[in-house]
Amino acid sequence: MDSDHRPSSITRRQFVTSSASVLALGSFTARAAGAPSHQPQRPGRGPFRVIIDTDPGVDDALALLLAMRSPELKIEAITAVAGNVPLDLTLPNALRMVEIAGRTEIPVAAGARAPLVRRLVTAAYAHGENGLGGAVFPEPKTKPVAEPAAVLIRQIIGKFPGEVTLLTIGPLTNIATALNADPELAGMVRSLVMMGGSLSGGNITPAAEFNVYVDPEAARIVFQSGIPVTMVGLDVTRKTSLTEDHVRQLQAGQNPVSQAAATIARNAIEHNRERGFAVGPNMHDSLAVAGFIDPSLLQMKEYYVDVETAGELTAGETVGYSPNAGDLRRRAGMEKDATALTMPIRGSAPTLAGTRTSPVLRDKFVPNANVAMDVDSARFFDLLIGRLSEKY
Ligand SMILES: [Ca+2]
Repeated sequence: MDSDHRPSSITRRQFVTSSASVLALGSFTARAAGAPSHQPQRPGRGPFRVIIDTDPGVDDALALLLAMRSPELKIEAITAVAGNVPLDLTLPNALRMVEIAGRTEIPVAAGARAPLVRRLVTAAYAHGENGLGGAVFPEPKTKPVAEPAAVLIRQIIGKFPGEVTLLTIGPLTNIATALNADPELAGMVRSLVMMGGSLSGGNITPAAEFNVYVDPEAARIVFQSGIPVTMVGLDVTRKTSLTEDHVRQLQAGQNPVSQAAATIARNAIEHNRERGFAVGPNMHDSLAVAGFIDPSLLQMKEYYVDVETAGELTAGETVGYSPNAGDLRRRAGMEKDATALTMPIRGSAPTLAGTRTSPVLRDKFVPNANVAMDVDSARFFDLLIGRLSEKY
């Protein structure tokens, strides 16, 4: 999956990199939403073709409902993956959301039951045994399509080359499986917006965010694919804690989506309270969707992101390299020189037993991701609650 062998991806990435300043707040717009300039992408534009890959999941459920009530998105498919709970639950939960939103025309596909090379670790501790915080909805009548998720993803991207954005709000197993099956696929994807990762510590371990922890090998394939990646991680999603007031606003909404969202939100808050969690539940996945709909909600910064896959304690950690962050950052006047002089990408010190002799993995800093560093939480909740509760 070395992007060096992908001329088309490199050309596009270099274009994106050179056309966005390192601290550009508008760069999310140009990359994620495919806008031709740095003009802020306003809600109401589009629609943009998207595939949503998901593991519902409390915050997935609300993110799916948000997406299905957002005219900026043309949802080509929803693909389910094992993650928060096993596939036998995430798939019917995705189908339930499609039915609640009255959007049964959207194809829903079954994806991976397990990560690429690891045993599945779930998060029932946070999402309840049924994945919806214990909120119970009828069995879905709608059936998934026959194609497996990775096949459907390839079919849709092949049908609309350069047009499809992947909105991933679960572990990246389905996406990596699709990329592994077709070396040309990455070059045909417009962009990928993920809820996942963190540059400020994890949530399932001190190092790793859950989605990347579950399938770090898949996440690494995605980051190294050459697809322009927008990472909406814990750095910002930690600032999206759902409150009783939000639930009351949802309950006041006179439509089935708002009522379902209120039920899920109420159960999730109670679940968190019973378990003694001090914060949350955070609306991680909804923020990734909202940030694609309205990029002005997020402030972005470019990084080279790689994923720890070998760590005994830290597998799934996303490591963000930047010449303009951390202790190696330069004074304002020196930033350009520092970047021009190149910042080598260092890995661990070589072991005596290994064949590697240098810690340098790449001799030059080339960003592969826009990482969300800050969020306007109030405006995010205005968008989320507003879209779910409004009548139409
Ligand atoms: Ca999720």
